[in-house]
Amino acid sequence: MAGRRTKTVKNYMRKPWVVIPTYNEIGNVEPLANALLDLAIPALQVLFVDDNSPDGTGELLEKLTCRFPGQVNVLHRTGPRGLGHAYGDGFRHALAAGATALVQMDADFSHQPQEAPHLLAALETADLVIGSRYVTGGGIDPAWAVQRRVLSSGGNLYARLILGLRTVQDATGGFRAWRRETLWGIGLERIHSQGYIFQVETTYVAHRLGYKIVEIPIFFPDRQVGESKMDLKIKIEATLRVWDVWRRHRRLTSQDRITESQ
Ligand SMILES: Nc1nc2c(ncn2[C@@H]2O[C@H](COP(=O)(O)OP(=O)(O)O)[C@@H](O)[C@H]2O)c(=O)[nH]1
Ligand SMILES: [Mg+2]
Repeated sequence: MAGRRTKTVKNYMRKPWVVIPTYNEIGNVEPLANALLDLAIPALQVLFVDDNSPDGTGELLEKLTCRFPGQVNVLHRTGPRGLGHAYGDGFRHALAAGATALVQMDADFSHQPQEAPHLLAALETADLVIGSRYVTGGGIDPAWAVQRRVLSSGGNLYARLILGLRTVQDATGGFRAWRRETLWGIGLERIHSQGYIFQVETTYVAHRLGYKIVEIPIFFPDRQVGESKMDLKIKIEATLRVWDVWRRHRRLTSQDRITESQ
């Protein structure tokens, strides 16, 4: 109709959810919830998955759910803690609530909220979008020491080589957007990783199943508030687990995708 602009919401954008694992992020969750809601993405739901943080993050998140009813949600986990556990529970919760697209991101602003809409937009022609530090235009905080850079990019390269992930540049990054069908298709029960290796395992399974993975550049600034939970021991453990991921999933093909009616 002349003169009238109609906004059509893409099908996959009908119910977008952002899932954020938290452990001791009391200084970050409130500004992050505000920043995400300020993006004014229609129908956006934000879900924090807290692992019983001793610093009171969980209590603050409860207050945020009251301040933003129907927009901010929280899951309080009580079992063994871990990034993989938290994402597993968070994704399952969002899928059960009808999420059509799911963004995953860290709580510490290393994943910049203003880049989330770009990830969601790229999902139009992809099954999985990875915010990548290692494609042209992407980057890491220039303040990172050389040793930290080498460890980070070396770990990524190591995982890619073992898994034959030639087409994915950032297999360890955790700022991503998933179509509902892709998360269903990979089958969360197939994912065994409890910690940071979760990112690698989900990338590899999506790759083996033949899903279209698109990377878009992101800039990864260092956290300003709170402390990293990643230490050298966790990094070494994650490195060794790459072999286990390869062994368990190397025979998957697109025939092994799970559809929602199954
Ligand atoms: N729920 C939950 N979240 C976690 C756990 N470990 C880390 N996180 C969250 O995962 C994200 C990334 O962790 P971070 O310590 O920043 O890792 P780094 O960026 O690699 O240094 C942050 O939002 C953390 O709060 C955990 O055991 N449980
Ligand atoms: Mg961080």
